[in-house]
Amino acid sequence: MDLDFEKAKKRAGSLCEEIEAHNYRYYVLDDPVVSDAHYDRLMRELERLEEQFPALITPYSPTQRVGGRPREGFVTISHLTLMQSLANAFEEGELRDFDRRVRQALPGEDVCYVVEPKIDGLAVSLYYENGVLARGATRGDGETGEDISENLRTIRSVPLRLRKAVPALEVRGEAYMPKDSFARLNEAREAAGEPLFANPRNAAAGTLRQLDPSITASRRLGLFVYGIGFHDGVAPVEQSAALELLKELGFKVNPAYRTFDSMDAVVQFCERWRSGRFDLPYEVDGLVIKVNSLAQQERLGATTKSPRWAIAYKFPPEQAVSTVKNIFVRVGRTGVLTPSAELEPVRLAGTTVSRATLHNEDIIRERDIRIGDKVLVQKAGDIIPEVVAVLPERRTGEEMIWSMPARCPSCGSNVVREEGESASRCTGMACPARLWEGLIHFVSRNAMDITGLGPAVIGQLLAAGLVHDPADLYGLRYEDLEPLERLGPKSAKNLLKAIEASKGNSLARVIFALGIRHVGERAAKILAGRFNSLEDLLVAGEEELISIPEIGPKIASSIITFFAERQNLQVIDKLVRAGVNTHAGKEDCGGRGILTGKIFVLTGALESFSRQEAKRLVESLGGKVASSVSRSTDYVVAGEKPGSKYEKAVSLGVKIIDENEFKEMTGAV
Ligand code: 1X8
Repeated sequence: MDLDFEKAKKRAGSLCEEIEAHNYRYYVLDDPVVSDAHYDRLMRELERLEEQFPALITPYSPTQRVGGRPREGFVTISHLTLMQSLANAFEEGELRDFDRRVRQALPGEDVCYVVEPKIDGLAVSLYYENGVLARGATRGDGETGEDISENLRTIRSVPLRLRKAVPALEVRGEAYMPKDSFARLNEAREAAGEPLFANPRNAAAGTLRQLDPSITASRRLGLFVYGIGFHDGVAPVEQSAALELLKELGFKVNPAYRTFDSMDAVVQFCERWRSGRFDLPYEVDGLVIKVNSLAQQERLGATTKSPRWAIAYKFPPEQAVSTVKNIFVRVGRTGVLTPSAELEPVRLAGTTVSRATLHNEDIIRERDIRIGDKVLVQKAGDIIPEVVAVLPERRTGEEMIWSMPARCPSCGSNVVREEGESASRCTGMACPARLWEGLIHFVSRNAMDITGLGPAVIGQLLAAGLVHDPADLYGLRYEDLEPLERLGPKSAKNLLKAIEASKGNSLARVIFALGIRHVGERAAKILAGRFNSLEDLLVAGEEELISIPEIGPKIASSIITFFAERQNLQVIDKLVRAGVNTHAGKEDCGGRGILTGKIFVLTGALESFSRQEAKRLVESLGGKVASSVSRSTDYVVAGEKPGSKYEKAVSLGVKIIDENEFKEMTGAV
């Protein structure tokens, strides 16, 4: 491999890490720290590198991510015949209405229906030319879809060649993710710190929209074929015959379809399916009822939205009654406390449910859910159970009202809920639940910039019990790192060097690294430009913070909350003792104010100002006030009876000014 590749690989690696960190802040924390333009630049750079060196594309590259920001990558193709969506029926009455409309349009004719399971996946179209799979597409808007041929080819039940050579055949089907693949995928995503898919349908859609077909291949999708679009060389006359033909051609056709000659029989079949559907290894969210005769289908035609010859009967979400035995909270990686109900185990939608999410404090209050209540439990999207309602008529009076704990169950620190938010959050930076994410942020490029400390190594440090808060990084020794897997002696030494070097980071970086909510890079810079040290920021009052331009009440309140937490003060103390810089330096003097970058030392008594007032004045103009004179001091302001600082200034040749000159310089005349 040449040098360019090695360089590109390194850069791509750090871009991946950085973009993922931003994704995390953006999508998980809802708290982005960079502009969209900046994010897009990073993403473009990575895309270009991967384009130039396709070997750099990893399954975990943000360019391969599902649900990422809009990107181009798929070509659109036109379907040969329209792919319409179906009208829905939720009750028996709506099925009867459908039957009436069909019979009215076909007076005096016999009508036969085919009923097929409705698969909860993604509709796709496959086109075969002379019996060979030519291309495949998503439904898209029904007229044109995205060309996902390469991904569809990875689905093993999709025949690449038909068992009989048909000149032209467009088939429709539903790609889906089996329940067990879905569970495994989400487990892996959870372990990798990636957002979970809400249901198998989203997972299937995300999987088919991967630009890298090897990812699609690894996720084991299935595909049931249920219809024919454009065709040449075959001519079935009924839907049931079409299904049989598709089977003969080698397609996987769902075996559960049945034909009926009355709507009564259809309704009965639907009833039986309501509970039977849960025993299948894939999600079925309803049944599709189609007029069997294709000639009748043709005569019935379609509205602009959907065919008149078919309807989707959607199952109601299954519900069950259970008892809330307890309510407990779980702390997520982002510090959000999510209450869950511990339930009396109950069978629901094919599984035993003993827990349900209660989302947040407001929902519990709105639904008035109490410990001991009899409740109605339902599976949302047939996956995550939730408590939808209380049965107040079954209350005994023994039920207990629950409230959000004031302290984090994971670390004991204060729990806060910001105005206008429904989430309650833990505020401790050493909270074990939040530590992994916190460390990733702490070491990230725009924070402490500790290279060589990626999520994997952080995971190992945590697993080995070497790190319990960010300050512990500074206590790591070579002997600690040596036994870690996948970290060679050279990387270990480099890592220790990077950790050591980060002690000298600017105050702005340190403030940003603390991960104070709402304090992004810009706010951190502004704060570092205002305060001499972290210690000064720590004791700042809310009023003082709000008076700073660009620092609003939300940021101010978050800062106050953060420093009110003892755990955080302990970590900061540890950082200071480890030798991490907490004082403002030249880098921290932002771009505003006539005294930007100037360092003042005050000595002796001033007539018109107290020390504090003079300090504020300097700081308000972008300058700094230091406590002792050094070569980097720009001005010593000498008042009445100056002390030893005066002599020091003389000996170092630092410029000395009197109160009047100071007033002139600051415009305070
Ligand atoms: C959607 C679906 C259909 C069938 C099964 N599952 C689906 N999700 C079927 O016909 N067996 S038809 C359909 C549609 O036309 N939009």
